[in-house]
Amino acid sequence: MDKEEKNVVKAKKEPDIRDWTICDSTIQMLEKARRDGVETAFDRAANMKACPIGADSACCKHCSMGPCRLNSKEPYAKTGVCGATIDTIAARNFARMVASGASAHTDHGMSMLDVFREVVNGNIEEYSIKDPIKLEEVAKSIGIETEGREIKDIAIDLYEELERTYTQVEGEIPFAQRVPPKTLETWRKHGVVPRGAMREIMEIMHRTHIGVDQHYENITKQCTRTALGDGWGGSMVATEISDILFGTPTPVRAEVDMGCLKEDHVNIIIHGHEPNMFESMLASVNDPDLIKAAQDAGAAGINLVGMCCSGAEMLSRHGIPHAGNFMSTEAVLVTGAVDAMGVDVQCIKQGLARVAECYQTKLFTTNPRAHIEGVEHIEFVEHEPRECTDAIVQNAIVRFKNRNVAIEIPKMKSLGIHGFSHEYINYMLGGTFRASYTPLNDNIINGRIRGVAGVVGCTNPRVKHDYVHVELVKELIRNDVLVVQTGCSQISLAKYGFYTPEAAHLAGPGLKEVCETVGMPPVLGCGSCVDNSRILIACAEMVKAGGLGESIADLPVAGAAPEWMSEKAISIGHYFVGSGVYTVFGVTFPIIEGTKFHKHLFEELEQQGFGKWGFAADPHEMARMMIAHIDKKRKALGIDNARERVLVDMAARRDIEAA
Ligand code: NFS
Repeated sequence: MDKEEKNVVKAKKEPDIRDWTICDSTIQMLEKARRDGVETAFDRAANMKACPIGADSACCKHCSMGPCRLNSKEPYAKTGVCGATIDTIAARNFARMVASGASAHTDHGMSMLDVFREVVNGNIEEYSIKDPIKLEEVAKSIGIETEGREIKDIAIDLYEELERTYTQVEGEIPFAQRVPPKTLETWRKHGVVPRGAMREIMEIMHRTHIGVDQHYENITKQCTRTALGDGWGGSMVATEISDILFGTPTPVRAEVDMGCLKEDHVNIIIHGHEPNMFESMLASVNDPDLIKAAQDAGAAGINLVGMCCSGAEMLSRHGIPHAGNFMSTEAVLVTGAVDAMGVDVQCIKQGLARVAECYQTKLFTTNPRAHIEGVEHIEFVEHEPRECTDAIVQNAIVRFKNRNVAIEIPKMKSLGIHGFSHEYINYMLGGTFRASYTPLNDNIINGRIRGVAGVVGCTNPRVKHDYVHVELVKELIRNDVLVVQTGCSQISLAKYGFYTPEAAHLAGPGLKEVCETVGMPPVLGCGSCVDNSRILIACAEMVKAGGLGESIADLPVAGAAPEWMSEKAISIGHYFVGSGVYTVFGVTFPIIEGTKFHKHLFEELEQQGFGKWGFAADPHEMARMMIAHIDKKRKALGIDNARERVLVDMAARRDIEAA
C-alpha cells in the first residue's frame, strides 16, 4: 500500500452510529466506545461482510470431499461431490440449526428439571416449591392424579413423567396431551409427534450425515418433530418447572434500559438464560452481610440488573430492572458503572471479555458448559448456589472500591408492566370467578381484536437495532392486533414505552377499547425465549375456549422474529410453523427462493395442515403479510364481516332495528 492509498483508507468515513440502532442509550455508549477506541459487535459487523454463499445456505461442509459450494444464482446448475442437490444441502443445514437451537432449549429445560428433582428429594435446600397450585395444574394437565395427595408425591410423579420429554425412546412426549386434538391428529398423520428430545436430536444429526437422508421433505419431517420437541417439550418444561420453583409471573412494574444502573451503587449484571443462578444472586444481594460490606466500601447499596433472557424472566417474576437486549450487552459495559457481570449460557458474546477488560468490569463465567478464554470461571453448583453468587458480589464490591474509570450512565429508562403468564392472561380477561379465554375469543369474534401476533426473538447488527421490532409492533397494534412478546423483542418495545396501559392510545379503536376496559397494555410481555411455550399454551386455550376453529392452524394468529440471529430462533420458528402458525422472519432467510425446499417450507407445509414460513426484511411489509394472514383466517372462520359491524354507529343500528 503506498502512502496515498493509506491516506485514502484513513479518510474513509466512519459509519454513522445512528444507522446501527435507534436505542439512545446504546448510541450514547457506542459513541463513547468509539472515543475510547473500544470495538463492539456493531463495528465487527460493519467490517465483516456476511459470506454470500453461506447466507444462502448453498455450501456443504459435512464431509472432507468438500466443502462444496453451489451457485446461489443457478442453484440447480451443480451438485456437491456426492451428488447432493441444493435442496438436500439447504435442508441439512436448516435441520442442524433446528437441532442446535432445540438442544439449547432442551438442555436448559433439563437443568431446571435436575434442580427440581434435587429440591423434591431434599438434596437442595436453597430453593423450594414456590407455586404448589401450578405444580398441581401442570400435573393434572398430563393425567397425574392430584386429589387428596401430598405435594411431594405429586412432585415425584411429575418429575418422572417430565423426564420422558428428554429420554423417552418410544411414544409421545407428555405435553403432547396439551395439544388441541385436531392439531395432534395432523402431527400423528405426518408422523411428527416427538418421542424424546435426545432421540430426535440424535436422529437429526444422523440423518444429516453424508449419504443418509437425501430428500428435503423427509428431512423437514424430522425438523418438525425435533422442533416440536423443543416447543412442547424442552422449552415448556423449562417454563413450567421455573414457575413451580420460582413462582408464576403476574403483572409487575419494572424499569428497562441502561438508566437503571446507579452510579453510587455496586452494580451487578446477570446475563444469560437459566433462572437458577439469577435467583441465587437475588438472595446474595439481599444478604445483610454483603449489603454491609458494600456500604463499608462506600456504596449506597447493591443494584442488581438483568440482561437478555434470564433478565427477562427475573423482570417478569420479580420486577428486577433490565438493562437491555442482546445488542446492548457490550455497550452497557462502556458505562464503566458495571462492577461485575455474571454470565451462564447462550447469547454471551466472546467480545464481552475484551470490553470488560477495557472498563475493568469483573466478568465471570459460571456454567460448566460455557467458559470463555481469559475470563475467570466461578462454577455455579446447584447444591451450594450461594458460593458462586456471593463470590461475584464480593468481587463486585472490591471493584467498586477501586473504581478508576470514567463513569457515564445514560439517563434513559422506561417503567412498564411485565409478567403476563398465560395463567394471568386467562384471569385478567375472565376475572377471578370465571377465568377463561372466552372473553378474548369473543373480542376476536366481534372484531374488536383482529387477531393475535407473537413478536419475539433476538436483535442483530445486520439490521437497525430495535427499529424493526418497534415499527412492526406499532403497525400491528394500530391495526387492532394484540401483540404478545418474549425475549429481546420484549425489551426492545419496553424501552420505548409500549408496556404501559397508556400505550393503548397507539392501538386501533377496537384494541384500544379492550385495553382500556381491562387496564392492560396493547403489548403483553411473557418473559424469556423458552417462555414462548406460554404462547403455545395460550393458543391451545384459545382453541379450547371455542368459536375460533378446531386447531391452532385455524386461529387468526401469526408470529414474527424480525431481528433474529440465533439457531434457537430457527427452532422456535419451526415449532410455531409445526404447531400451525404462520411465522415471518426478518433480516435474512437461509434458503434460496425458488428452490423446492423453499417452496416446501413457505407453501406446502400449510397445505398439509401445519403453519408456514414467511420472510420480509421490511417491518411494514412484514406487518402487511401477518395482517393479511389473520384476515384470511377470519374469513375462513366466517367472522370477517364482524369487523365492519363494530363500525356501525348508533344511528345506523337504530335504522336496522326499526327496519
Ligand atoms: Ni432468544 Fe435469549 Fe435474545 Fe435471541 Fe439470545 S437472549 S433465548 S436467542 S438474542 S432473543
